[in-house]
Amino acid sequence: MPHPKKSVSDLALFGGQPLFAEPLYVGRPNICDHDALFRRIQDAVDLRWLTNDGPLLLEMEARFAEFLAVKHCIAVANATLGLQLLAHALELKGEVIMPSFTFIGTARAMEWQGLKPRFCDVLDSRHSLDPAAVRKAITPNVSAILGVHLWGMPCMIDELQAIADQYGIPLIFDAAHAIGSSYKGERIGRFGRAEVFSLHATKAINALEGGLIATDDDELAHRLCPVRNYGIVDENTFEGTGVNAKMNEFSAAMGLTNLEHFSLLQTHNRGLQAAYMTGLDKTDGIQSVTAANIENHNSHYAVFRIYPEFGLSRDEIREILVKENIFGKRYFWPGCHRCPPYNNLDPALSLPVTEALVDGLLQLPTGLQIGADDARAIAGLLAFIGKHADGKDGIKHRFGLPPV
Ligand code: T4K
Repeated sequence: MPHPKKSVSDLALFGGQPLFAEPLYVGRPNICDHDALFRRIQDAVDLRWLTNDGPLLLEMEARFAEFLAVKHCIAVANATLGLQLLAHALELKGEVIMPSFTFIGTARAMEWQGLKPRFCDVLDSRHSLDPAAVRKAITPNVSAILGVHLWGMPCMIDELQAIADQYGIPLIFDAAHAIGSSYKGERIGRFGRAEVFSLHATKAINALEGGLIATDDDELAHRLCPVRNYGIVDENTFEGTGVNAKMNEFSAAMGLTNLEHFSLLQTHNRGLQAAYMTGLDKTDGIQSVTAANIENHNSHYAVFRIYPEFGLSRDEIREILVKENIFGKRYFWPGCHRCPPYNNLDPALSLPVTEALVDGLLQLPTGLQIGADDARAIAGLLAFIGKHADGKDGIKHRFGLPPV
């Protein structure tokens, strides 16, 4: 049971009892049906078929293709490798336009293929590539546009596709966060030349580690398949080049089982987002990013924007929450363009929206680890923190910090 706070001294930061006895994490894996999962793993063990296009993998690929309404779903060991395989199959060269406001893995995948990220700013309203900035960044060196559907919120796909078509370059998507999200009524997965999902343990549908490349392009899918298996087509046929990017059967067992329970999980997370929102609706300076247009989102990430009116910075709030056993995240600080080696590419690069977002966003726990009562308790704590941020006996004062 959460321990509510009556005074500032009750905060764990100042010696009080933490709100939660056990830590709550952003990204706690969801395991939706233990019995079904262990049955599938037992079957794989009994069959002694553990990897290399096993029956669970083939079933998982078919079921995801059906779920996404896409022709091909190619399972890979993780999304980072999926992005690399895609860049390889499309024979990308030179520079790739992408946001800096994404997980560092997006940039690493391109860099590992010998490509140079060309970072563009994002839209304040949806945290994904700003089409106007993309248009300005096009040069003859740019071989692709890589959009990221951050927090599962779709990019401005039509606008980005129009730019890609005008310049005759592929549009591809890092859809790591976006399984089950949709754009104009169609599930993410069929847009651009291909979209790459992550099935990492922390994601909306997890397969321990894993990724999926989704595409409607038969020829591209045909080229991609052997690349994940060293370029081996069959016993007698070797093609181009390749790497080991295969997914094993235990991962496929987890992916399949969690896919079957996706809508239950989505409903649960929507309940949490609503509980957070309701608990915070009278608190100034904190606003949900992911609760708007919720019908299009998988609702996996609960993302909040902190404004100066709250009275404490995002990092101060996070410090207080951690002591209460609430491990909020500050994804994706500091922005890829400020990380080596990219910070040396163009030291003068300024991305104002990205730079404001990396300092102002806080992600809160979701998933089956918590119930609506817990989300209400977290929101109540945040409201309490906001109410007592300032003033003579306020938190800011006790932190020893000047007022904002
Ligand atoms: N593109 C985007 C936009 C991405 O966000 C990602 C991955 C990728 C591409 C690449 O996808 P993959 O190649 O991974 O398939 C985590 C994940 O490792 C990473 O997959 C994910 N994005 C990113 C958003 O989150 P970290 O550095 O935050 O990991 P870590 O270890 O701090 O864990 C995150 C939280 O989850 C912690 O609060 C603890 C909790 N957790 C984690 C694991 C693994 C658990 O409670 N149990 C667990 O088993 O990157």
